[in-house]
Amino acid sequence: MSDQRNKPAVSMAEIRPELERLHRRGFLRGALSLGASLGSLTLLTGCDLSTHSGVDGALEAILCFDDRVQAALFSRKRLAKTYPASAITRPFRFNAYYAEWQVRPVPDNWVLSVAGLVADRRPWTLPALMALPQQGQITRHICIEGWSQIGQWSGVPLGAFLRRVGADLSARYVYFKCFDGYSTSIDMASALQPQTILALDFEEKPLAPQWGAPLRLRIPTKLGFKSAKNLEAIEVTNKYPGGYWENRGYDWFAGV
Ligand SMILES: Nc1nc2c(c(=O)[nH]1)N[C@H]1C(S)=C(S)[C@@H](COP(=O)(O)O)O[C@H]1N2
Ligand SMILES: [Mo]
Repeated sequence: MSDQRNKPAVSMAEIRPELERLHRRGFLRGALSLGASLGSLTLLTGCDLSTHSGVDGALEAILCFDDRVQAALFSRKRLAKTYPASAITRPFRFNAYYAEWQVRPVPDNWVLSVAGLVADRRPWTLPALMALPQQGQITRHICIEGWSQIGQWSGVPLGAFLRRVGADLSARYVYFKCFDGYSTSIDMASALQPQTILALDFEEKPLAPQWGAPLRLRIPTKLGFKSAKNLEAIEVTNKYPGGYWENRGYDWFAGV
């Protein structure tokens, strides 16, 4: 992590338009004034800024300084590690906010609702989702409680889905509502990261209820609680949506 922090993976020229966009939208206001004192930033972050000067130096200092801004800029390029099929954890555990077995069956006539800043708010049926291009992954799922397991999921890349429904891709948040009462939300850059998928399958079979049937988010660049199961609605919004654990004190960003 700290290596990546010291060495941005892309050049400043490449990310400058995005920095300017973030600045216009108020994200960097505090950070830019901090950028004035590069010396103290060096002390704080361990970034060596001696080879940088002027605006680039100031902007690079901000990247060193603010993980979240950096994540917003880079998460579309930074990939989670993938594994061979032989690494899949078996048995694969199930985890939920409720202690006892209360797994909800998929409601009759299930559809995925789409709300907020999207052009096309028509709900999606399962066959319609299955007809979209699918993508698989074998990645590690890491729970905040201190355990992890490697699983195999496939489904529709969330970025492709958001484009398909005409979502405002400059909106700040994507919110996920689940029919077991759970919810979570992520930033738009993470939503567009290519490994963030709306998973329909687990180990090449339709998801079982305890693992999120019929549709779950799978986002390997964030802690497990962001991978919302049993989805019923997706909303694109600029208003901070929070989530079940986020509202109880878990770090909202919870990833890279
Ligand atoms: N709908 C719903 N999604 C959820 C949860 C939940 O309680 N309800 N728990 C989260 C947490 S804390 C974890 S670790 C993972 C567990 O996923 P798994 O059951 O596939 O292991 O789901 C996440 N998504
Ligand atoms: Mo978790």
